[in-house]
Amino acid sequence: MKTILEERLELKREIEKVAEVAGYLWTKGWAERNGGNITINITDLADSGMKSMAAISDIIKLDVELPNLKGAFFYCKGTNKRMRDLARFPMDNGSVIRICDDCKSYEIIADNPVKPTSEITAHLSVHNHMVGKGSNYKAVLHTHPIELVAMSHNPEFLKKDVLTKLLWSMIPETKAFCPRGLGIIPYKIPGSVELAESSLKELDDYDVVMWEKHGVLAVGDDILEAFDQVDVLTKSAQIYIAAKNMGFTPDGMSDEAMKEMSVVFNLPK
Ligand code: 2HA
Ligand code: ZN
Repeated sequence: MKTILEERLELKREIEKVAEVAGYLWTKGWAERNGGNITINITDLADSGMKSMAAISDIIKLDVELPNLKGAFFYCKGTNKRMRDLARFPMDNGSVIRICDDCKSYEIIADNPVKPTSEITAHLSVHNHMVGKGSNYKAVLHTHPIELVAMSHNPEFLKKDVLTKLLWSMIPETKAFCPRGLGIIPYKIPGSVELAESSLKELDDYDVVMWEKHGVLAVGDDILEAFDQVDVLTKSAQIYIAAKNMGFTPDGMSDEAMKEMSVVFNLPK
């Protein structure tokens, strides 16, 4: 059993990680204006004080039903808020919400009545799915990494596992640190139920999925882990593009080298 103080410190640490990652997203150029969003399932860190907090908003309806999230708590980036502001003031540019007992609505409980991200449907659907599977994943990140989004404009790269294989083969660490690769979601309107639903299916096989011509969605135990996976994939994309800019198509690691890597590092697939 954790003490209330331990829970509070852990919660503070999780919010600090969100602020840290928001700063990286901005400096990397992945978070123009209000681009991207972050949500963290903080239910396990909610102490009795938090559990009894009164709502500071009306009840807000969701577009989906989330049967596994009854009474769950989330930190959510606010809609229309900038990552670069969130990096300095996470509680002014996001809020804590509680899912209502009907599992179809939520209310904001702290600190300010900042309405959550426009991608709330996808984020909460993913959290619901992860809780249902008994996963430890608590963090969901959506961001707009330049090189990966650019690559999603090539139909060849959207075929199953073509981009995963190419990115893994650019540098050994990519498969080691993003061992499930990059799933592909054909273009869907941002914020839609369709985008949320197709993301769920892909997340059974991948920890990072590409929303064609838009951005990526990544999951992890914490937000740093989700960020790191997008970061290693993007590094590989940059190496590929750097080689192309020098006028040649990079060789990529051979199938044997990839196989050897997978055995030595005990990786799936
Ligand atoms: O929050 O990135 O996809 C702004 C977005 C929507
Ligand atoms: Zn987006």
